Amino acid sequence: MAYDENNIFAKIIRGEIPCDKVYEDDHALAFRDINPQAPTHVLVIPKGPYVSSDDFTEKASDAEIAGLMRAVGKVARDLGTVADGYRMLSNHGRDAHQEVPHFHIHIFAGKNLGRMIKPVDS
Ligand code: DGP
Repeated sequence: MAYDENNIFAKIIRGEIPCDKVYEDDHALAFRDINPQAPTHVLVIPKGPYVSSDDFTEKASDAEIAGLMRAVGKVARDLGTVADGYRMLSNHGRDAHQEVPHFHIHIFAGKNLGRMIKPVDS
């Protein structure tokens, strides 16, 4: 899948659409999800043009990958989520219901998040 330069997160990176920013550095931008699924719900995205985790892990440089993961850890710490716990999650493709075609890692925290996913036969 080719990267769509007009996806909503590309517009946020370019400053064409506002976001509730919580962190930014050379490699990553973090902002609050517009439709939060937990008291704390932040998205951490690479600044480079990567469609999903598949694209990112295949094509991004080591510096970009390290930068994004460092940013995830820093954001989680800065938001005070480490003591009680947080979940990081990324959706790739149809079955995972990826909506926005720019790689993003969700950070959820602020409540008991329950089990990770439903059992296979439910
Ligand atoms: P996913 O299903 O993993 O692709 O999740 C995409 C998330 O992006 C979803 O939780 C809602 C969020 N989102 C979509 N559009 C916007 C937007 O314009 N601003 C912000 N802050 N979040 C958005």
